[in-house]
Amino acid sequence: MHLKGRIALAVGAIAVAFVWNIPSSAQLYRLAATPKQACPSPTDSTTLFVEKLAHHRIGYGLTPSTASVPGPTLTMTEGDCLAVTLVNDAGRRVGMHAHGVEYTPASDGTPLNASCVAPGRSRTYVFSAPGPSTRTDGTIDPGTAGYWHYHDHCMGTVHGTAGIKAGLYGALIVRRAGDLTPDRPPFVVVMNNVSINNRIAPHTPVFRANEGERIEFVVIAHGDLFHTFHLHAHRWVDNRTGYTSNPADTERLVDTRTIGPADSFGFQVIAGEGVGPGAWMYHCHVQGHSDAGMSGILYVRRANGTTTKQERRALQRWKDEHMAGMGGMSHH
Ligand SMILES: [Cu+2]
Repeated sequence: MHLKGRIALAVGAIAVAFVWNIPSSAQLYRLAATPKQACPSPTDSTTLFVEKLAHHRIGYGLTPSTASVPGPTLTMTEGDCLAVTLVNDAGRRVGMHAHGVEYTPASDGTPLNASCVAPGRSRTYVFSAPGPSTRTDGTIDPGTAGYWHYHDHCMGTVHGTAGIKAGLYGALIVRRAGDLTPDRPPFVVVMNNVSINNRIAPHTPVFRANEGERIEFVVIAHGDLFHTFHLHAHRWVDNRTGYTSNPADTERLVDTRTIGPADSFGFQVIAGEGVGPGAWMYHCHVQGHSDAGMSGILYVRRANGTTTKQERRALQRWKDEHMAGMGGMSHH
């Protein structure tokens, strides 16, 4: 073989070797997954009871008598590993499926992976929330911090459609070390078909805070509809945390955000900042949805916790008007 031919062959071999060495996306995934051990031992554990509630609702609760819609907000910090034991008192097959965190098939909470809970039985799910890391190939694993949620994936259909409709859902927050924490428990708004937390105004949540407090909203959507969450008189940064630590940043400020089924986001604001105390509405901005009762109140008191006639009257007007919109019927 001529020298030229040999060089061409060698170059060809190098090219083939090079192409073969580019990791496929499946290989990248394996690189990412290999060094991380999925939850060697839980750092925290909790028990959730699944209970039937009034008005055909079903909820998760930290005790059998405190089940609620939405269920308890679960909070983790990156590096944590949470074991959740689900106790099924609902008389029907239910489960718990978490978004955003890592788990093995046994904690998938689906019929597909045989991880539902039969009536009268219990099961422990394990969720891990690793932080960011550099993969062996130099790319970045972004970690798990975010405003996530959990829900049933077992009741009614293999997608848990009946469970979600009945109220089997809740917020799951994963914080990153150094994240700011709110002064009050998070306000959780679940836009589930044309309801907020399976309720319609004026039976939707009135979230109370004092002027100047750092408050946190977690907004989740479920069901079949898209929504536009809007909060009056406040705005936030459309990023992972909802706030910024860099005044020169170019991140978008918003006071409304579109959200579709199983999507979730969260943010922190200072209650009444720049605007003072007031009954500040939050609602879906799809007009037909807000008119149908997808509306609630952020009730900001003075910094000392007292209220003024102005916001008390506004709250009453909101209740009266939505009650009239419902034909005066009491509906939960
Ligand atoms: Cu809506």
